[in-house]
Amino acid sequence: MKRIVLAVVAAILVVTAGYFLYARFQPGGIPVYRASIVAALPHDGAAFTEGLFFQDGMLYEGTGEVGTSAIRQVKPETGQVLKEEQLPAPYFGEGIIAWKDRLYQVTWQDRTGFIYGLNDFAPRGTFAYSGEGWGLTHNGKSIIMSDGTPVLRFLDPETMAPVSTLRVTANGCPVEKLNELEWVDGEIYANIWQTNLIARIDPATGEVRGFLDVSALGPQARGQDDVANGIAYDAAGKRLFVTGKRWPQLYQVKAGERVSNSDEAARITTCAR
Ligand SMILES: [Ca+2]
Repeated sequence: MKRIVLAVVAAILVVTAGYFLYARFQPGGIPVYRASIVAALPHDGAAFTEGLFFQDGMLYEGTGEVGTSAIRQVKPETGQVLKEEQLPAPYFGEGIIAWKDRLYQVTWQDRTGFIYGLNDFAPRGTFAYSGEGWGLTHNGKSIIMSDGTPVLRFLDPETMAPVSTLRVTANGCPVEKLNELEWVDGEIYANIWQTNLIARIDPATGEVRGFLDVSALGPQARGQDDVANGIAYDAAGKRLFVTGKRWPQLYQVKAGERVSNSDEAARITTCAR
């Protein structure tokens, strides 16, 4: 009898250990795809990219850091800056997005957002919010904002008042440091700060459906802060663009081969970070 009990206990231990090992090395079944380069385009290597979107053939870019923050209209094919409006100190510019004839910009820790005319970049006012400002995008109904936490805010685009929130999880683990955002064919794409991963988020449940790994992109030698940040989608042309802070190139990418062993994805999907 004692032997049977010991055998059962041993079997339970083996199965439990096996499960944890499986969970460690299979990141919740959430697929990771390598970003494959379709085209590499010029990008201002001094731009500390914090916001990026594509509209009517043009890229719009928001840059950060105190003293070099600005909004820009950029020609995608050449990287040429066609129009620029500085955001003076003490503000640190973050995400940008357009709504109708306006462009909205949030700031990192100043709890102040700025409104500009989309066509002339003329100042149109400010808005206030709580917490930090990181990324912005919109889904046609709401403006979606990240603040460095796993919770995305949905804002009324006319008033910028909060309407609802979405908690983002991967394999049940909250996904911290969601940064630059993009609405792509019914999903929210989000750079995860200081990783090479872009999360594809189900907007109904907040669950991460997959990751895009951009580790092969950007300059080989780069500063610690010069991470991937900036996703823009040309919905009509089905073109997905990504860049990073002080990256001299902007890339049109598509999902390439599946990555079987992503340490970054494993950490996120086992709540290890
Ligand atoms: Ca974006």
